[in-house]
Amino acid sequence: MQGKLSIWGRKTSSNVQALMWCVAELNLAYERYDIGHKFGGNDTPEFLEMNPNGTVPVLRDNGGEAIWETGAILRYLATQYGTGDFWPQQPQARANVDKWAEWAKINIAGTFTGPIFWRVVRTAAKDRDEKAIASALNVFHKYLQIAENQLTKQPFLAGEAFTLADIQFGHVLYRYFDIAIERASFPAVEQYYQNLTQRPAFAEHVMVSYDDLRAE
Ligand SMILES: N[C@@H](CCC(=O)N[C@@H](CS)C(=O)NCC(=O)O)C(=O)O
Repeated sequence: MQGKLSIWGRKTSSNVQALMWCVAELNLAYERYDIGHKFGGNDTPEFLEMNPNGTVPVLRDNGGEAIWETGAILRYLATQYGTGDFWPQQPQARANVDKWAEWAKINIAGTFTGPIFWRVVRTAAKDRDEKAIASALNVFHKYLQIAENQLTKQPFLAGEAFTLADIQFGHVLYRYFDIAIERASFPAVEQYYQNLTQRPAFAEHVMVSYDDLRAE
């Protein structure tokens, strides 16, 4: 039975978005507190007691141990509440999903959020380093080509079914397709993204305005 999920983190954080998308896909009840960025609250002794890094998201299930690191939180929720193919029981099948989830966290989110999103959206126009953005896009597109190869032969990143790997990968795509950059052509990724936008949980928790984060 589901306990009470408490989640600390603002809606505009990409990591919080991945978590909230997962929570909604698993149909879990939750309470979310706006913490971080303009809301602050992540440098108080109480918050640092839960997460010494002072970052969001943080999750507590039924008052249990605070969990931070989005990858760990997602794996916890998938293990505790996921069913079927989302986070398979069989170790080989689970490792396949986990491998793509980890890949997406490191190579997709890692090469997009700081190197591209921050430089384009969270940097004032006058300070924008177009050369660095172009070179970061080159790196990102090399990884996106790997996803393109996967999605050309199957509907989801790790295979035939929607899994935790799609959460770690797909949440980055809203911002990738929304910001003002030179995109390369990845038809299978684009179709996959269009399909994600039809999922109510994705539309509600990932397609969130990032205007609050814009630098003037
Ligand atoms: N590795 C951590 C990174 C967490 C992180 O950097 N969170 C950002 C938001 S995406 C944060 O807390 N920023 C400070 C703030 O919002 O004030 C994770 O995956 O959870």
